[in-house]
Amino acid sequence: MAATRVGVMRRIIVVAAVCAFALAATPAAAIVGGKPAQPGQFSYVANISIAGSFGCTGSLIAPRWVLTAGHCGSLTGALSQGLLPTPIAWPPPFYGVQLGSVRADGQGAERHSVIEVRVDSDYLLTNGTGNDVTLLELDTPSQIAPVKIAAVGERRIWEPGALATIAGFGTTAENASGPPSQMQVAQVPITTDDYCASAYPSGLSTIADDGSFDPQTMLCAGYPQGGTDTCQGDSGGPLLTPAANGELRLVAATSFGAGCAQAGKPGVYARLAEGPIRRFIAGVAPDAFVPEPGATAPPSGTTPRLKPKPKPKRHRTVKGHTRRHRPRRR
Ligand code: 4AZ
Repeated sequence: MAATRVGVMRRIIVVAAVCAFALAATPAAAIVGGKPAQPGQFSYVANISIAGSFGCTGSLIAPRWVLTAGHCGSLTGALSQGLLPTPIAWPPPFYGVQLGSVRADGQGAERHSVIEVRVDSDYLLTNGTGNDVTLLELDTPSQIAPVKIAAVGERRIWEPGALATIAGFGTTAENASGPPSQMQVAQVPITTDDYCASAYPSGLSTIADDGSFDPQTMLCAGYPQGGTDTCQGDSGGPLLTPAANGELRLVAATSFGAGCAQAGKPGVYARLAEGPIRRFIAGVAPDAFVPEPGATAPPSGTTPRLKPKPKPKRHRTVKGHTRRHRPRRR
């Protein structure tokens, strides 16, 4: 009897997972109010397919790691899709990643499969839209230069008012029937947290697109009058701002919003460069960050030793004191 009940439960779980799968595989919306990216631009922006159809955008943050949205990695989806968010990941073989092409058909792209999917372990804990980050490990290191996540010490580059660049393969209108043939790019100002909190207050129904704003794990960008925004399919794509030296830094990743480009409803982005999401990324891909300003960068290649290394004392034989984590397979 007990065995039968377990069998029925298993079947229910499998059916629920398959339904979630079918719903989550429906492509989301692209950038509204932007223009097509020029060939050769934004090579690190990834076009991510899930279960054979276009699903999400992402950013190459290290030779082997592409960052996308938590809800693009979670097998169970997001509350904004009417589904239960969990860190249970899609199996790696379901993903395809294209880099280095502005074309949706991937002409000329560097193509990858995925060998590991890490959904932020806190993706479940907030309202299903916080910690909206997944890291995809590529089969082989990319030959394309990654975009670096900003240093904590560069915080002023993502202050309210900063003009950010958004890019993605998503739809160009809220009700578009499909994504455009080319990656779109636009600029939107970062808003204050207070403005975003009033646009996405807590305590509302989370069944609609309106999740609530969490300033620790989210930031917002958009014009008060709307008109320019990320949309379905841009999820996981980059929000970039220029560092002091003019290089673009990755500051946030497209997460959700109430529709697309509506007045008073800015786009909501996962806050990558500080707080809990930064800590999650640092645990997986520590080389994804630009060095803190003022930190002396180690010279490339071997580090010259200024002082001769002291000889180890013979009587100290304790092993393993500085044992390092097992290196990841490369
Ligand atoms: C989406 O479904 C999506 N306007 C991404 C961003 C926004 C809305 C929807 C923000 O992928």
